[in-house]
Order: sequence, then structure tokens, then C-alpha cells
Amino acid sequence: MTTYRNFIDGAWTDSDSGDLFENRNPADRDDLIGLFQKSTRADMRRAIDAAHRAYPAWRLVPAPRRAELLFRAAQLIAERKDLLARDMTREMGKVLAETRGDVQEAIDMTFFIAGEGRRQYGQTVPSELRDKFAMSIRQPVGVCGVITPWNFPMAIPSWKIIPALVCGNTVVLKPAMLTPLSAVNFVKILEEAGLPRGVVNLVTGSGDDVGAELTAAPQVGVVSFTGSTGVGRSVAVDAAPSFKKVHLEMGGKNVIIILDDANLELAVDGCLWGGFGTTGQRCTAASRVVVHEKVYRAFLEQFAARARRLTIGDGLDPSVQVGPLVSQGQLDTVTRYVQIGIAEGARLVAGGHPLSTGTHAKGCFHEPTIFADVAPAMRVAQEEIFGPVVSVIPCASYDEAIQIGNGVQYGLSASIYTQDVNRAFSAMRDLYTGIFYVNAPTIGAEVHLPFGGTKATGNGHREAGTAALDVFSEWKSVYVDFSGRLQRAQIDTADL
Ligand code: UN1
Repeated sequence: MTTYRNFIDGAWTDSDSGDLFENRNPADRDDLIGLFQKSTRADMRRAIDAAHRAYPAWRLVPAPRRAELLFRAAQLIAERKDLLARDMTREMGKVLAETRGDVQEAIDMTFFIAGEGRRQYGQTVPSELRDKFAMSIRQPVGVCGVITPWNFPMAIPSWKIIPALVCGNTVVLKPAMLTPLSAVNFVKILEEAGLPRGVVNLVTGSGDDVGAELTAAPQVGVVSFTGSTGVGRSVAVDAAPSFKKVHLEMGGKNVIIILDDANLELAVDGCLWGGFGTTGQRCTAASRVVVHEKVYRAFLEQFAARARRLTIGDGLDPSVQVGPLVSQGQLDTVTRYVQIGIAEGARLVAGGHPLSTGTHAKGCFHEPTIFADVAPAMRVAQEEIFGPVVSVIPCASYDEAIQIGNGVQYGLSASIYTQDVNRAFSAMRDLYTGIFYVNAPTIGAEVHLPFGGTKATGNGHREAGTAALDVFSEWKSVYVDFSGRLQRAQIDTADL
């Protein structure tokens, strides 16, 4: 059995605690993947110290040179894509096509952001005074604390670590305990690409201990977190006393709106992929579908029939379309919400049960589940379930659809199916989310545009795209006076 270690100051090391935790395959709980360090706060402090010590030298490496190492890392990830995807399916459960997509997202992000090593554009503007130069430049922040979830075990670490590094910061990564192998794989590649020691550090363990230590540490300049809204709130609270920058990417309750002129077959395809892709465990998952009453019955029949036909099983089997939930805990949450939906009076039209016999006996499987005739205020239509449960809500008009769409605490992604360009553009304007799709489901954001959401989904920042650089750098405005005399801005304006 392999024991995996923390990566601190360029060395793979055991935790002080001597304690380990298991990483098991959610499709087969008998399959033990490896043992990982259950780290202590002291381990985390050592990692932060190492990142702090590495920062002054890394900061001064020219950004295009930093980027060369990142390009090399992207190449290495690409060469190992299949192995990395297999490891990921085994520890997280999603099907191989999707874990390949996850690794591809890390490759794309790493290439894209490495390109920023030669850009990181600032502004040069004319000064209001003679013989004076004015410009803005990006500066790194220092040590970045990166706390990542289990649903995109390589893509999301790349979204945070790669922009942090290209800007000249050093990093401490605390990955989710359910998917530490993909984090180890990613950090090994960064090591192999030639990052100097201490520039990237990895500490595995619980959020309550090592995560909290990272969030509160005064030496850490930025914390970037993806996970639940509840934990995000405590990250913000723990970070507040030291005024560090906090980037939060949290829950979603994303909506697909289907108008009466929609191409229904296309909409059904979109709802199946958006609702049940990744077993519904995406923050962008389409967990609500709002359908115009004129096409409601026709849509529902097709959607339920197709959902019932999905193949559920081990994601390593190429014929499987929907993998397991990531853990027993997540399966319990889904089971609980199905009961809540039934008790609220939602009508179960597909699925509704965990699967625990035959090939499903050893894993955390649940049927793709659809509730129909859901009222917008029901808990299954308001709360993030993070599983294969979709609530279908009828509506009578475009206006009502928008109102329902916006009527949740989250604002990550939304989508509309219509052939009417006017209504598509109106919805683009009226849905208050960070991401919006026309005639495509709510999942599938590309790496070169900003990613994030409004309201309880985020705290005003975006990752991905060049917006990511704003999280991991601070602007500095620079004025160079070459007049040789004192010039007073806003005062010495008399001479032209
Ligand atoms: C997430 O679920 O946390 O847009 C990220 C998407 C993917 C990323 C999802 N590219 O669905």
C-alpha cells in the first residue's frame, strides 16, 4: 500500500502526527487507493514558512521565465493525461471521459495562464503634468493559500496555483481529503517542471485543522477557496482579522429555462448533461429546469424516459454514463433530499433510490432522479444538493421564468433554450449570474473567460480568464517625475 507524503520546502515529508487517512474508490469501497498524511497545524505552519522563505527570490524571477516552467508543466500533464485521469476516476468516481476533461482543463489553464507571463498588461496613461510618466503595474501578494474541492481535483487546483505562480507568488495547497491523489500528482508535475523549492507546498488533512491554520496565518496574503457556502463563510471570517484577500467560489442552484419555442430534443440533451454529468456534483450543475407550460408535458416525458435509461456504474467502465457519488456522506445527503422532496409534495418521475445490489453493491450509487411539479419555494428547488437530483418547475411566461431563475440565494450559471434571439438577449441581461448560456446547459465553462458567480456563490472575485490575475496580484500605480522640480498634482495646473 502506497503512503503519500506532504510536499514542504521541496521535500516529500511525513506529518508530525504520525496519523494517516485512507483514500478509497467510491465505486468500490474495498479498493484502497493509498494512505495520506493527516497533517497537524505545525505541518501547515512549516509549509507556510517555506513558502514565505521562497517568495523573495521567486518574486524577482522575470515573469516570462516563471512562465517557461509552467509551459513545461502543461506539457507534462498533457503527456500523462490518461494516467492522471484514471487515478482521478478511481478516487473521485466521475467517468473517464469527464476526468480526461478535468485534466484537459488543467492543461488548458496552464498553457493559457503561462502565456500571461509575457503579458500581465498594465496601463500607461498621459500625466496631467509636464515631464511626468504615469502607469500601473501588477505586483505579487506573497504567500497564497489554496483550498480546493474534490469535484474537479486537478482543474481547480490549476485555476488557482498557476495564476498565483505566474504573478510571482508562492503557494500552499490544501486539497480536499476525498481526492488527495490528484493533488499529489499535480504537485509532482510542478516539481518535475523545475519549480524552486518552497515555491509550491502541499499539505493534506482536515479543513478544521490545516485549512483553518492556512486561512488565519498572518504570513498568507491571499486565500482562494472553492467549496460550500457554509465553509466559505467561515474562511472569510477566519481571514478577516488579518485583512488578507479572500477569493471564494461557492454553491450554485443553476437554472435551465426552456421556452415554448425551444428545440426540445436539444433541451433534453442539455438537461441530461447539465443535471447528471459528474453525477450532479458540479457547482455549475443544472439542478433546476423551468419549463413553459405549453411544452411542459412533452419535455418531461422525454427527459424522464432518457434519465431512466442512463447507465450507472464504475466510471472506469467505458459503457457507464453516470458514476458514483464521491462518498457515503454525499450519498446520504442525496437520499435525505429525495425524502425532503417527497415530503414537500414534489412528484418523483425518475429515479429516487440508492443502488446497492449487484455491480453497485460496493459503491456509493444513486439513480438519476427527477422531481416534477416542483414549486419554486420548495427546499429541493432552493438548496444545493450536489447530486443527481433535478427539480422541474412549470412556468407560464418569460417573465415568470426569469423571476424563478433569479429567486435563489445563488448566482453562478444559468441557461435558456429558445429560438428567439430577442428573448435570448433579454435573458442574458435579466438573469443575475456570473455565467450564462444560450441553447447549451449550465456546465462547460472554458478557461479563458472569467469563472464565478453573484450573491451567495462568490464574494465579487473571478477565477480563470485574465480576471484570475486580479485575485493573485495587487495593482501599483507608478508616477515618474522627470521635470527636476516639485510639481503638485491637482494644484500646479495653471501653465499649459
Ligand atoms: C465546478 O463545478 O466547481 O463549467 C467547476 C464547468 C466546468 C467547471 C466546473 N468547466 O462546468
